[in-house]
Amino acid sequence: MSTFWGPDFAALEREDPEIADVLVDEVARQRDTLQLIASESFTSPAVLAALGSTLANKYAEGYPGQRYYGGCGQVDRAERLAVERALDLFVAEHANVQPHSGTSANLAAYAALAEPGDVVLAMGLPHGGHLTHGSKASFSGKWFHPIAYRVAPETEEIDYDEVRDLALAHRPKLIICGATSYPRLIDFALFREIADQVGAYLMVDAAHFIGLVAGRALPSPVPFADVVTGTTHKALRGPRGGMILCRAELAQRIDKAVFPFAQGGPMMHAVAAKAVAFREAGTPDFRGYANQTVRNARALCAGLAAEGMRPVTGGTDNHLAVLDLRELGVTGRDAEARCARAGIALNKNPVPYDPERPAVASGVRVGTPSVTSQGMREGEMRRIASLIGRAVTADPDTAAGAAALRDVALEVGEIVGAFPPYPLDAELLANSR
Ligand code: DSN
Repeated sequence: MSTFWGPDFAALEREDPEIADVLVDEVARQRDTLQLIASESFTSPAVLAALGSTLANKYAEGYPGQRYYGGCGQVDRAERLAVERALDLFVAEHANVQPHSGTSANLAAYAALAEPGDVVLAMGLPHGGHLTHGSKASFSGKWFHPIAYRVAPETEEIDYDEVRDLALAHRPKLIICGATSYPRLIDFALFREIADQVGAYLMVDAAHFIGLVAGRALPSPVPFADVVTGTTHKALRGPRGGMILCRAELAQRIDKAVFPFAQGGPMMHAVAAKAVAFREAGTPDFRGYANQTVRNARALCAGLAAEGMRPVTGGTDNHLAVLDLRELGVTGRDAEARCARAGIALNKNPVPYDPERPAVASGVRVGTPSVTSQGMREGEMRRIASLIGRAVTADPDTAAGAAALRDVALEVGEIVGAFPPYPLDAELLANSR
C-alpha cells in the first residue's frame, strides 16, 4: 500500500530546533497580527501539503513527456493537471506553470517577445509599475530600452493619451500593462488598440490581480493580451511562484524562453501546489472570497479616508488602496513602523509624483486578500481603518503615543483572535514548543 510521506514537524524539532522555532514563531506572527500586505494571502493546508512533499526531490528539466531525466511519470501527471486547470480557469490557449516567480515569468516573456536593445513601453516604477517594467536596477532596464508612461497628475489614473503618444513616438516592440500599486481597473481593450496601432506585442503583468480574475471579481486580460504573466502566491492563494498564459502561436517561444533560456529544473512540488491552487480557485467559495476581497478593499479605503488619509485616485476597484499621508504630516516609513509596533503589517509606498525618496515615501499601500481569507468583512474593515488611523498618528517617542500603540495592538489581537487563518489545534501548537 502506498502512503503519503509529508511534513513531519516532530522530526524537524528533533533535527533542527532553531528552524522549528522559526516556523512556530511565524505561524504565531501570521495568526496574532494583521496582514495587510497587498501581495500576500493565506495558502490552504492542501497547497502547503503539496509544497512539503517529496516532489521537491525530483529533477524534471523539460516538459511533460519530454524530460531530460528518467522517473518523471508522477511529476508529469502533476504538471499536466496544473496546465489543464490553468487553461480551464483562465480560458487560455497555452499555459506554462514552471516560472519560479513573477520576475522569472517576466524575464521569459521579454525573452520570447523582444531582443536586447528593443524598446519596451511600460508603467514607471514611481507610478505603480514593477521593477521588471524597465527599472535600471533590473534586467528589464539594463538589457532593453525602457520608455515609461505615467499616471495623469490630476486623476492619478493611467494617462492613456500619453501611452498612445509615447507608443507612436517610440514604436515599442513590447507594451506592458499591469502594476504593483495601482488601485484602478486597467483598460486592456485600449492597450490592445494602441499595441495594434504600432505593431507591438501586448503583455499584461497580472501578478497582483490574477487571483481576482480567477475568482471572476475583475475582468480578464486574456482575450486582449498576447502574453499574460502572473504569480500564484498573491490573491490566488497558491504557492510562491509564477505562470504564463499566451496565445497558441506563441506557445513554443514561451516554453523555450522559460526552459532552457531563463530557468533550469522546475520546482515540481510548487508545480503540484499550483495545480491544487488552480482547482481551489475554480470553486464557488473562491469566487466568494475574490468578490469579498474587492468589497473589503473599498470599505477599508473609505474608512482610511475618514481617518484623514487621501486615497490615491480617490478610491479602489481592486484588492488594494494607496493612501497619501501628507495631510497627516506622517511619512510612509514612519507609518509602516508605527503600524508594525501595533501588530499591523502594511508597507510604505510612493504616491504619484512623490517628493520623498522611495525609502521614505509619502504613502502606504494596504490590501485585503489576507484578511478576507480569514473571513473578515466590511464591519471589520471599518474597525481596522480606525486602528490604522490611531496607529499612524501615534508618535512612539512620546509616552502617550507608545501607550496608544499598545492599546491598538491589544485591539488587533482581539480582531485576529476571532478570525484565525490556520485554526490549528491549540494543544498541538503548545506541545510543539
Ligand atoms: N513584491 C510584490 C509586491 O509586493 O507588490 C511585487 O512583486
